Amino acid sequence: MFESIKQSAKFKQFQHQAHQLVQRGFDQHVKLAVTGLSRSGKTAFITALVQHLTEQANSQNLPFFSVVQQHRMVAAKAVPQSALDIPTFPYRDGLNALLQGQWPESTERINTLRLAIKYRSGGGLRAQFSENHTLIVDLIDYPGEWLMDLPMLDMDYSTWSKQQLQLLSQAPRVTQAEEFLSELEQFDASAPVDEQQLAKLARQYQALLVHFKHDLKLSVLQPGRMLMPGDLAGAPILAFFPLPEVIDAPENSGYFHLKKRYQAYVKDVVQHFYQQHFCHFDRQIILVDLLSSLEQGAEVFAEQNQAINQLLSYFSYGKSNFIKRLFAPKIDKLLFAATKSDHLSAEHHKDLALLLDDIVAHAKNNLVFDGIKIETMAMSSVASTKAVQVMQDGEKLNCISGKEMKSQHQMTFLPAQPPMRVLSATEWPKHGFNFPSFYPDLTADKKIRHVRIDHVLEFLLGDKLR
Ligand SMILES: Nc1nc2c(ncn2[C@@H]2O[C@H](COP(=O)(O)OP(=O)(O)OP(=O)(O)O)[C@@H](O)[C@H]2O)c(=O)[nH]1
Ligand SMILES: [Mg+2]
Repeated sequence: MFESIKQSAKFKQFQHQAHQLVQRGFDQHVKLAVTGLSRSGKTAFITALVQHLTEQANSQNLPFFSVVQQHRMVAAKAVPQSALDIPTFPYRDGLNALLQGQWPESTERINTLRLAIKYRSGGGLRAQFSENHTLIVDLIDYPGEWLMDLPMLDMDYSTWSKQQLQLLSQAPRVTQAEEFLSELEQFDASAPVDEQQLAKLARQYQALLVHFKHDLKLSVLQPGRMLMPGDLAGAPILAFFPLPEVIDAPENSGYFHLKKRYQAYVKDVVQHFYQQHFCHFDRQIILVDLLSSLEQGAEVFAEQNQAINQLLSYFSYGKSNFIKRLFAPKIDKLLFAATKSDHLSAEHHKDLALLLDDIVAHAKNNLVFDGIKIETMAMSSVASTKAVQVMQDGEKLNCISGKEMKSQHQMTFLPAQPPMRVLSATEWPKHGFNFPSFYPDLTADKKIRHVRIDHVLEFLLGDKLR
């Protein structure tokens, strides 16, 4: 009896797995990687995507999303996710914030959302099987800070330390890092460990990272969980910092302890996060906030560009045919999206896309060679401004208008033109760039607006909904 129950459970499990494989084979399942550094707009994008697919999926709102434009979309809704140990993406909280003219909170923990899109097939083999079909889309959202830990996977403690100490000793970090660096000089890392001293220096290093994030808006801030600890707040695994190498450090030394903590962090935290959540994607959107980094100046801009290119090496790209898809899906379509395009006038959206294209040109060339479909777009998940024309001295100026965040006032603004390619140090404008930020701006009937999210959806999902 017991044996037959066990066998039937096994059969059910087998049936379930077989069903999952067949579903994959028929492309009814897409795992979409929403990738972006901290504050690049991941949470706003996922919230907007769900809202536009569930409650605003009409051909007026999404004219370039063919399944909607051809009236084949039946409905979409969030359905129970498969991972039971991860919180569900707080879509309602994000949406309520947007509907009240606020931005969603910064993400503190990983969360996930499974969306089911029911549609009628436009013809072909699929239409022979049944009238309605369902495409499952899996998304995860996470603090952007965690993404920048991925390069640590390829570094041991001494390499990482060397890299961080070099960053700390040059602009733009060096002014704030001087005190910490001189304390490190006093610190005898080969002496027997002094826990209190380690904790003090780790706190100092953490304070520096916080400063680099909030005031300098830098991208390479490791370890990321020192900024967004999730469940690790206060754990010793987070209490490490870079040190000049000590060869053959004794086992009871400070250096030895920090090296152990670093190794544990990379293995138990970074690798775990990567293996659990960053493998097996089918499609990817990389969100890049170029306007904020342009505002911060040439150094921050360059660091962001380097970080984006470096991150690409942690995802698997390649064409996945029917058989390969069953076992190891790979990203076959990649979209580089320059976000917050609504901070520009429409005539300059193309310049923003060209700039992003220039930044990723090298990586793009290699991926296109390997058969990956790639596009670059300027878009805005949630529009925060309206286009207005202002007459000045007989000239028509294309301006934007919205509630500006710093002044908290409604403002009309003539946005600067972003560069169409990466500028050299001598080409960088003397007074830099200025792109003010705005609160979300709704339609008269309290709906969110977007710029080109329908193009994004068509590129990422259109072929799966035919
Ligand atoms: N104008 C405009 N601003 C946006 C848009 N999306 C995001 N923003 C701005 O960027 C900020 C960050 O957006 P989030 O969606 O929270 O970014 P995130 O990538 O989830 O950030 P973390 O959770 O910190 O990693 C928001 O608070 C807005 O100020 C957009 O589509 N248009
Ligand atoms: Mg977020």
